[in-house]
Order: sequence, then C-alpha cells, then structure tokens
Amino acid sequence: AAVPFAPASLTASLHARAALVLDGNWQGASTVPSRSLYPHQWSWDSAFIAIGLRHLSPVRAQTELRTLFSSQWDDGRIPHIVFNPAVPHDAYFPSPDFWRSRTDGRPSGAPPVLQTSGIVQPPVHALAVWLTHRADPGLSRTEGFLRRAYPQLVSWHNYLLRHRDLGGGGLVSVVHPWEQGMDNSPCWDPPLSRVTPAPAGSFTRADLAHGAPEDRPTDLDYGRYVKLAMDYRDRGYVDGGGEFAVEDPSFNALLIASEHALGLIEAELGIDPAPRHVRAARLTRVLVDRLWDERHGVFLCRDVLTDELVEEHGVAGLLPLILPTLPEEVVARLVDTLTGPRFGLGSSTRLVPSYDLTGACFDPHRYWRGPAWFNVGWLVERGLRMHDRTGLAAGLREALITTAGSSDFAEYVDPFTGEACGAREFSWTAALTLDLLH
Ligand code: 9YW
Repeated sequence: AAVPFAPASLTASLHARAALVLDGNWQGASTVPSRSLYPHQWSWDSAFIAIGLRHLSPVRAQTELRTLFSSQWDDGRIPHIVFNPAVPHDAYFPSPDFWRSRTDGRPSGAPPVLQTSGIVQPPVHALAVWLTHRADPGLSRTEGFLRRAYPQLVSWHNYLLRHRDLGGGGLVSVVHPWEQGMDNSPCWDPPLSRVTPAPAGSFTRADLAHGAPEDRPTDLDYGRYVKLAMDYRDRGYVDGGGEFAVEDPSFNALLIASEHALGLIEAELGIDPAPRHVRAARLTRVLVDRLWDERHGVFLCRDVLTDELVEEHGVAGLLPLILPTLPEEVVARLVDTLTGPRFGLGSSTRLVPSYDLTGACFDPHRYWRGPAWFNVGWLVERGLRMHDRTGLAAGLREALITTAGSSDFAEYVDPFTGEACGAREFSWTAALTLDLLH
C-alpha cells in the first residue's frame, strides 16, 4: 500500500526548526534528549546530537562530547546517564539515589563530583568525535580536541573489550537492555524472561507521566529492568556474574565502526593506525562468526548464559551494514532482508522499522517493538551509502527528512503512517536531520 507521508517542508525552514529544537534542549554544556521525558545527559544521544550540532556550532558539539567524557569512570566506562543536579530526583526514574555512583569504595571508580548511572550505552563516541573534528579541523587542532579525547576513547573501548567479553568469544556483552539502547526489543524477551522482576510497589516509574503508557515498555519489563540494575549496583558494578549477558549485533557493530574512527583519529595525531584497523577487521569477522544467521540473512543476539542465538529479528541485526569490511555477500543478504517483507524498506514502508513486520511481537507503536527511530534510519542510510546502494540510501534519506519535519522531530514514529509517537522536539531526531540535510 502507498504510504501517506506529509509533503516535504522547505529545506531551509526545516534546518531552522531543527536548530531551534537543539537550542531549546541545550543546557549550557550538554543537550537533554527531551525536556519533558529525559531531563539529563544520555550517552549515545550526545554522540548523535554532536553529529548534528557540528553543522551549527563545532564548539558546542565539542563541548557536548567533552562534558560526557568528564563523567568517565576510572575503569574506562562512560555511564549511560550524567545527572543534572538541578533537576528534582522524581523527574526521572531511576534517579541518582538509585544508582549511588558516589558511594565510597566502588572498585570501578566513578568520578567523585558527578552523579551518574553505572551501566553504559552503545559506543558511538569515537565516530562522533571524528565527525565533529572534520566539521572544523582548524578549530579542533587549536582546541586540542582530538588529543584530549583520544586517551578517553581508548580507555572506553578497552573497558568494553577487556571487561565485557563475558562470552569469551571476543565480542562485547551488554548486561542490561538499557545498555544496548533499544530497551524493550523482542530480542530481550527470552533472556529477560528468566529475571524475577522487582516488586511492582518497590519503585515509581516517572516515564508514564510524560509518555502514552501504550507506547512505553510494560510494567513487567520495567520490574525486570529495575531488578537487573539493582543487582549490578549491589555487585559494585563489577562485571560478570549477573543474570543477563547478551552479545548484540548493533552494540558490537557500533564499537567496530568507532574502532575504525579511532584509527582515523590516530592517523591525524601521527600514531600508526594500522593495528586499529586490523583489530576492527578482525572483530568484524568475529561478529559474522558468532552472530550471523545465514538462513535468515540477519544478525542475531547471542544469549551468553545459554550460549544460544535468540531467534528474533530486530533492526539491531541489520546495523552491521555500517561496517566497511563486511563481506559483500553478507551486505547483499542484509539489503535483501531490509527490502524484503520483514523490514519492507521501499515497499510497505519508506522508513526502517525497529522490529520484523511479520514477527509475532510486532506493534507499530510500542517503543522498540516496531516503530521507526531516526538514529537507526541514519545508521542504515550511512551503511547503504558506504556499500554503494545509493538509490536506496537516497529514498531513505528523503523519507527521514520529510518525516522528521511532519512529526515535529518525534522520538519515534509509526513505520507505516509516519505518525508521531513519544516525545516531540527530540534532540537526536533534530540533530540527525541536520546532518542529513548537509
Ligand atoms: C528510557 C534517551 C534514551 C535513549 C534510549 C531510549 C530511551 C530511556 O531514551 O531510554 O527511560 O526509556 O530507549 O535509547 O538513549 O533518549
């Protein structure tokens, strides 16, 4: 069926509207994802935000990333939230008193003056640093931007590769669905089903006051998220020994893409980048070995505790498309899957749904169980261009730009109709629209 998308806004006014969203969400040294729903700094949001912000103000993009990096723990992890102390604790749950990052004696060494969470988010940061540098290399050199960010990025990647190879096969595991960023993806259902949820009355969700409950994760999911986070906290954020450990194709692909970006940063700093690119190519091979499903032409999650692949087709399984050394036969299969009945790009939808349209759990409105997200679309567009699928990339780019404008930069949209869901004036939607317009 034809998809009724709103007509394209004028490029110039869309650019101005996106800039206004980012100005409105700017806090002086970082940007909130959404003023209503997410009033602090989120890790992978900031990376995507910087990628757009660099077109408006390279200085602000640098500041965004530097602020985030100042929250890095001694063990190298970059926490998924940096809390704004001026925001009341009940504005977002879990709040700092849940995470207790400043409790004395944490072996992982959280920074003493900031309040942060203890889990992480996808490592898109080296890519964001490199793209921010490219926006104004002169300014970046004057500011020592790469020189200062480089050791922080190295220690961040080392944390992941050294402390999070919980499956022992060379890939990184996430220990909580929030770490991968696609909170309630059906890919988490089997591994999460083993987790006993925290009792319903033991915590109060803040998200339901702002978002439509039927679009948000269920209470049962939330109870399990809380239990996993509490257990990790109570183990002092020491890795290993938890009830949830999953190798996810998107998290690992973003790490590998960032390893390549780190190679480009090294070349710029006069450091030999060859070992970095070799490591990234080796990790790409490991990703294919451990997570590629030849039968369905998609990457799957590996549940590390059972050592089994999870038979659910989430969009995370398509994101390795962003990898430059992915074998062409794998690229071709991924493009078939993307444009086939399960993801429908170019036929049943012009966007990229977050989950298999034919899957039993598909829901066009419920968060990461079907709706289309703009960061995902941006990554797929980049991957398609990288692998010379320029026609498909151009169609997707156009649809992303048009839908961002017609949905008032929504957090996510119905993949068929483009109808806005979740928060409006969402920062990464505005930022990545700016990037697509350039
Ligand atoms: C939540 C901020 C974050 C994103 C995640 C997204 C959501 C937080 O919002 O998680 O409370 O549900 O799933 O990817 O970083 O935008």
